[in-house]
Amino acid sequence: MHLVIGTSGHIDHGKTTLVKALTGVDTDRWAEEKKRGITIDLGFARFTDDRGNTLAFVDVPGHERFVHNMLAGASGLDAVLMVVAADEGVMPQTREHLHICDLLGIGRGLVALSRADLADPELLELSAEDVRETVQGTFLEGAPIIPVSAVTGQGLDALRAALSELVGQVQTHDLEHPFRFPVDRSFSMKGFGTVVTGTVLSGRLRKDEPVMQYPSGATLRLRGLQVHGEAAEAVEAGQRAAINLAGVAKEQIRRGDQLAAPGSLITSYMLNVELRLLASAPADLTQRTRVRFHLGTQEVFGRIVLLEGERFVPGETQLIQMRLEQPVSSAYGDRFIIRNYSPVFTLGGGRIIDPAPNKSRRIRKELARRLADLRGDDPEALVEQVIYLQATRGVKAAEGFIRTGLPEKAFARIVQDLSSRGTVISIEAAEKKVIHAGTMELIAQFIERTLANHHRHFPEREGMTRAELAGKLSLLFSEREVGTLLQRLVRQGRIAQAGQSYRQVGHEKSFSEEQEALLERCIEVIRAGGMQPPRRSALFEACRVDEKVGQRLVNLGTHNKQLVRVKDDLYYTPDVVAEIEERLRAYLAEHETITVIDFKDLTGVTRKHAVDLLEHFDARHVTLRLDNHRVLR
Ligand SMILES: Nc1nc2c(ncn2[C@@H]2O[C@H](COP(=O)(O)OP(=O)(O)O)[C@@H](O)[C@H]2O)c(=O)[nH]1
Ligand SMILES: [Mg+2]
Repeated sequence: MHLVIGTSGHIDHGKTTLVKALTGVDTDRWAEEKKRGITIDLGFARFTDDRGNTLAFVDVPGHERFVHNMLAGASGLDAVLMVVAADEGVMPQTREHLHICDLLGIGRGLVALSRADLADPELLELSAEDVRETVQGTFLEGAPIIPVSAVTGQGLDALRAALSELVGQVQTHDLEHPFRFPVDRSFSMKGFGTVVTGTVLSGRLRKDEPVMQYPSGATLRLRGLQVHGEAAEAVEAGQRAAINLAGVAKEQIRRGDQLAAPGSLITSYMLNVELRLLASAPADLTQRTRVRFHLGTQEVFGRIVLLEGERFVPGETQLIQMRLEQPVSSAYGDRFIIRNYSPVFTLGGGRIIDPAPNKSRRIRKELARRLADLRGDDPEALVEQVIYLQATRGVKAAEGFIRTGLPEKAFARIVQDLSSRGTVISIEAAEKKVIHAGTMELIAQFIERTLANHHRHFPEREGMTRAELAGKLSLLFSEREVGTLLQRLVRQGRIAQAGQSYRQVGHEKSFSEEQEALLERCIEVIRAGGMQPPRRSALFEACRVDEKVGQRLVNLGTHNKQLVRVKDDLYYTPDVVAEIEERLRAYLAEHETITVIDFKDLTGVTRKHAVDLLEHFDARHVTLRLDNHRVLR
């Protein structure tokens, strides 16, 4: 078993010294750290206990200016070793770190009362009491408080034993979810290239598997993996790992980036979250407050949008929206921390409940009410609401986990249940996705309105084709998806279908017998013209119709495929166009090219008809024009 333990506590309380006493490693690596005797950035060390468990430490800086580095190290910790100097007691960063670990949901740990050699028994007891009071109501309430001294060695064995006890409390690491690894360091090593380190949050990565860099979305190849300094075939949740990457410079990947299974995170500038504002926050949180948002090892600036009214007082938990200045890649349930922009201190933190909200205004109005289901623990309500909130965008099967945190199978089963009850609707086209019945209803109403409009404008037509309707919905759905929506409405009897055309139930094309007879007459006149039918005005004259009526007739004839529009003022019957095309193809099969004059000879039409026909065939991709001749396309 392996455990990753983070130190926490105020500066100079002995964290680094204690880690060194336990592991023999001085984690203050930088010259600057050694010179100033303070920890600036994260340090790493480990030891193996007498049961063979590996206990890895992430030593964090205590100074308030470096809390952002502490936060980067807090990602993926199994447990916390809170260090409080016995001779000083609880100090500001003792509290701040405690709050952060509490908000991040780390869940377990213990307290070392350090520098015990500097405190007499009375002071030691006072400090212990101070600690007990401070941790009340947090995850450390009731945790062991162990006096230790790195100088005399007092308590170190007890501390080691207590740490080993923690191992037993960590159930299993999260291997159910896809591989995820927030990068806390990136450097290049001679002969190896770029290496990144971090704590594996979930899943497993094998050496031959592809991995995606987030938020950039680049797919990276692995050169090698290391766990605790030794080459490994795979790394998995709960391990400190080093990953050697091929084809990426160390500047192209840095702290804050994540490596994860391809497609397992969503990237967005906007997040809907549940936020707990610490009781210690100095003031209400107001609309548009600029804050520092910390997710994993990443820090991004952003503003707060309140969703539940205008007041958010310290100690409360509310749903808010984060509008970030840079994109973050996340999934449902991710923990985050927010800190004040300036001066910098921790304000609160919480959980992401929508990693990429739909921006529709209609959805935004309902958000406060709808989001409530996303924070609860009813998975069915969660899935239904997640699908509802994505509106027409829908939720793809592959997104189930990212948006609900539920394993793929559990998500699929709930979708199945919801869909058998008609609460959600599956649209199967290129990729399977589901939309909510409420959204489907809005789409159905839109389609009905569109058809009603169409019937009003074109009473003589039977209805609209799938392609025409898809054109009206092209921003939301592919034509194939529209096809499945239409089929569903036809099955429900909400719209009617005849051949290629869809119409409102009860609509009958109102084309009078007289108009039908007139169209027949026009078609006759056109057919009688053979390869050279009359142009529009001559046609209307021959049919004895005025221009307005005549135009409606030929439009309808074209729509019904009884006529072909070759030019605005020139219509043919389809059989004649087909015959001309056949002749043209035969000619080109023998001669390779054709000029307007050749075409005139071939068909016996006027030059103007010849030009119009050839342009028609160009447009249909039958021919290709090259200067003044044409070839077969
Ligand atoms: N007397 C005594 N001094 C200690 C002990 N542990 C740490 N110190 C001193 O306390 C100071 C701060 O220690 P350090 O580990 O850097 O604290 P950190 O800022 O919490 O990492 C240093 O001068 C250490 O030598 C201890 O057990 N006894
Ligand atoms: Mg230190």
